[in-house]
Amino acid sequence: MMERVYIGLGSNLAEPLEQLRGALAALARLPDSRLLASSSFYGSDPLGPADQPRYVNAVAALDTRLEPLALLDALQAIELSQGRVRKAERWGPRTLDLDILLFGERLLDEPRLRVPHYHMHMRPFVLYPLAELAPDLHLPDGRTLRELLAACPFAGLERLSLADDSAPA
Ligand code: A4P
Ligand code: MG
Repeated sequence: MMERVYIGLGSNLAEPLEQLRGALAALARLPDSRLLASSSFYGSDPLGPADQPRYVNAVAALDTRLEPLALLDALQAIELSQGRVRKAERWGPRTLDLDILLFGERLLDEPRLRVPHYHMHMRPFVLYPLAELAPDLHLPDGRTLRELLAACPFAGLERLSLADDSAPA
């Protein structure tokens, strides 16, 4: 069965726009999956330590037959292939971060994987790009994306581009 997955992309090192374009190309090559759409790219103020560059963020929609942990493995392999080094500092700078925001209607609470992504409901750099792809979305707990957006100001966010046209249709 194909399940609809939303992935959050973020980068604030080493040419963030190129990092996101590279990540979208890699998502388009995932096995047993189809990249459906990607949002515009957004510049965003860093959440966490302030002494780091601004981020570029986007969200992608994917249909996949992969199981959640297999998808996580594949996303982490993409992060590594784009030079991600995991550091001890929480929320520090990174070349590429790929987060599974939603996986169908699933609720997952495993050591390696919590879905929905635990902070997505209050992050403007997740909610606004997600709304471009799925304005009528419901979270598994019944909350609507519209409700979450109403409580989340468009603050520190700047739309950089229209939906990326390098992604496949
Ligand atoms: N993990 C658990 N659930 C998930 C999930 N749903 N998707 C585990 C992906 N991974 C998940 O992640 C640590 C571990 O989380 C993984 O090994 C995986 O098994 P990580 O990518 O190594 O570390 P991280 O990203 O630094 O940690 P964390 O807590 O996930 O940080 P966030 O929430 O991703 O935040 N500011 C702006 N403006 N834009 C950003 O994108 N991102 C962060 C990182 C901080 N500030 C930001 C942004
Ligand atoms: Mg992460």
